[in-house]
Parts: sequence; C-alpha cells; structure tokens
Amino acid sequence: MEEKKPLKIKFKTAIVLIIIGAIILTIFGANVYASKHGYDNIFFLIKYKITGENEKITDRDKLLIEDDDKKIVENQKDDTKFSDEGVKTENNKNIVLYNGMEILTKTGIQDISDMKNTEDNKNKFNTKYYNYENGKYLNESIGTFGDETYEGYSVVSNVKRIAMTKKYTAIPREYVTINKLPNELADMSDYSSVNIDEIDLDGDGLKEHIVCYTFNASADDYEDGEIQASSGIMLFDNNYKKIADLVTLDQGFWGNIKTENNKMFLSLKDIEYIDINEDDVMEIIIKVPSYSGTKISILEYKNKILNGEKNIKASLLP
Ligand SMILES: [Ca+2]
Ligand SMILES: [Ca+2]
Repeated sequence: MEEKKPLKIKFKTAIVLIIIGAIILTIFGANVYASKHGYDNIFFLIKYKITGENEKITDRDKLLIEDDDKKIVENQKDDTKFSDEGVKTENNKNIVLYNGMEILTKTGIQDISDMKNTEDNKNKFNTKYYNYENGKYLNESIGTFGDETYEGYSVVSNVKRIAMTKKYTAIPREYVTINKLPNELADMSDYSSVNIDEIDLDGDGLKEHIVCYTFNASADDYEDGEIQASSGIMLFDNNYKKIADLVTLDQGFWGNIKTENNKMFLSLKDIEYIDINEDDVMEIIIKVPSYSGTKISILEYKNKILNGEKNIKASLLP
C-alpha cells in the first residue's frame, strides 16, 4: 500500500496541472478569438455580451481617431477655403471613399470594409461627393448610405471608385499609357505583357513610370507542363531607373487552385493616381488582391523619396 502512495500524489498533481493547462489554453484561445473580433481582450468581449455596451475599438477606429486629430489641426489652417461648397461635414474634413468604403488618407497598406449602419454614419456619409476613376474627374453625385445593409454594415452607393467630399484639383496631372517597351526596359521583353503608365506624381517636372508585368504560361507552353501566373507592379524614375517593387503576385491562382479559370494578375487598371490629401502630390493607390476582403496600398513619391509599403507580397491563398 505504501508503495502506491507517491504514485497517487503524482496522479493528482498531473490532474491539477492538466486543469490549469486547460484553463490557460481556454483564456488564451478566447483572447485570440476576442482580438480577432476587434476587442482588446476576452473580458471586454464578455462585458459587451453582458451589458450590450460596445467597448469594441478596432485598430482601424484608433487610426481614424488619430487621423481626425491630425486633420483638425490641418483644417484650422484652411477652414474657410471651401466653406461655400455645401459640404456638411464637421471642420470640412475631406471624406475619401474607395468603392464606397472610407479610407485613411495616409500611406501604407490598409484593409477597407463596409461601415456600420448607424445614424451618425448616415449623417456623415449621405452627402455630396466628387467622383474620380481611371485618373479622371467624372462628376459630382449624392451618395446614399444605409439603404442596403449586410449584417448591420453598409457602403456608400451612387459613387465611383474614388469619391471625396471636398472639391479641389485632385488630379493636377494626368497619366499617359506607354504602349511600346522603351529601350531601357528591353530586358523585360520576355514577359507576357509589360504595361507602363507615365505621370509626374510630385509635380517636379520629371515623369515617373509605373510598370506592370505579367508572366502567363499554360500547361502546354513548357515541357514540364507547369501552369504559371505571376505579375508585379514596380516604380521607375524618369530615366527608367527602378525605385522599388510595389506589389508582386507570384502565385496568381484564386484560392490556390491552379487552373486557367482561376488565374489572376495585377493590372494598371487597379491603380489610381490621385491627390487625396490636397498637397498637390499625387498618391498611388493600388488595389492589392486578396482572397477575402479589400486591401489597398497607398504610396507617395516626393523629392525622390518613396513613402508607403514596398515589396508587398500579395496572396490569393484562402
Ligand atoms: Ca516627378
Ligand atoms: Ca497628396
């Protein structure tokens, strides 16, 4: 009997350790779940579930709050400049939409999504917009928000790809598309396609070049029978000296399904050149492909310095 006693203690200790381990794993897992749903931690999620009071502050909201603070300071300078334009937003803050979803007017990559269908947002987004698409000003329109909702979220409809509440010269310079591969890029002639937009982004008189290449091979094209779909967007300076890779998509297969029907390529059509913060320097706005949701990358090239996220590796994996 005495010999079995230590074993019993070990068994009990093991049970206690397993229970403690399970509790730690549960809290950790719940925290991961809570943070994925936009809560600071599981306790805020539980509090919200019990009280109904929403403590949910996502990173995006935090950025928007920070952005608002900055904008208020900026707007104090030019408050009266466009006061007769009939824009009803506070401090005449410029609201910028991409496909009807609000974006932050700062460089970097951002996830954009539908906005919560609240009265405040209805007041904010049901207003007049100036619309731009494919590097051109199109028209003005009255955007409507909240008519169609999905799980309590909505987008602004009756607007074009880029819509802004403030009127100014957002396209100070237009891009031109170069159809012939220049001598400087002769070594790119093996790609399936190379398309080039030429535009003076920062207004210094020197034209920058945005280059999109694709490599597209079917199973019959090569002996090894490998189907291929890759593409990339790069920025070159006035002399076709490469400044940076902006986005690459190495495996351009939707959901990683390698068939012709699931091929996807980066395209200059998914880029807008537009000044969204009214400093006469045009931002590059690239729609970055992803399996779910919408991602955009905003870059700024000014005085030979590129601001924003370079070398983005896009992925279509689920
Ligand atoms: Ca320039
Ligand atoms: Ca700008």
